[in-house]
Amino acid sequence: MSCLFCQIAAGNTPAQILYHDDLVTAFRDIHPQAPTHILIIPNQHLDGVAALAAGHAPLLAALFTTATHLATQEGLAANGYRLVLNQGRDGGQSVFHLHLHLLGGR
Ligand code: DGP
Repeated sequence: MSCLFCQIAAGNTPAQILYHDDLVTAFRDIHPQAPTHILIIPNQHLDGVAALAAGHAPLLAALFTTATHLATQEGLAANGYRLVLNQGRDGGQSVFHLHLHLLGGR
């Protein structure tokens, strides 16, 4: 398993984990672009949003509900926040394991 985010989800590579369940893992981004910058990933490897199929609906729901729960936990809900998904090189994706950015605090 050579994928960095697979290794984080499996607990083999250290990260500041904020949430983990059967479907998703959330951890702080190593190069924060905002005062709060969290990545929410599926535990299973998917290259990006383009790899999603209809059967992934529960996983997608878990990614977004985890993001909203963490936004509340981090005190972002009142003022708002951004959720960003980069797809492919021209989309700004640098790690090819699907991840949702949660950005807030300014
Ligand atoms: P993207 O450009 O959308 O593929 O975002 C990848 C993000 O992953 C980027 O904001 C930096 C973050 N990142 C890269 N390597 C690591 C790491 O080893 N640990 C953590 N916590 N974040 C990482």
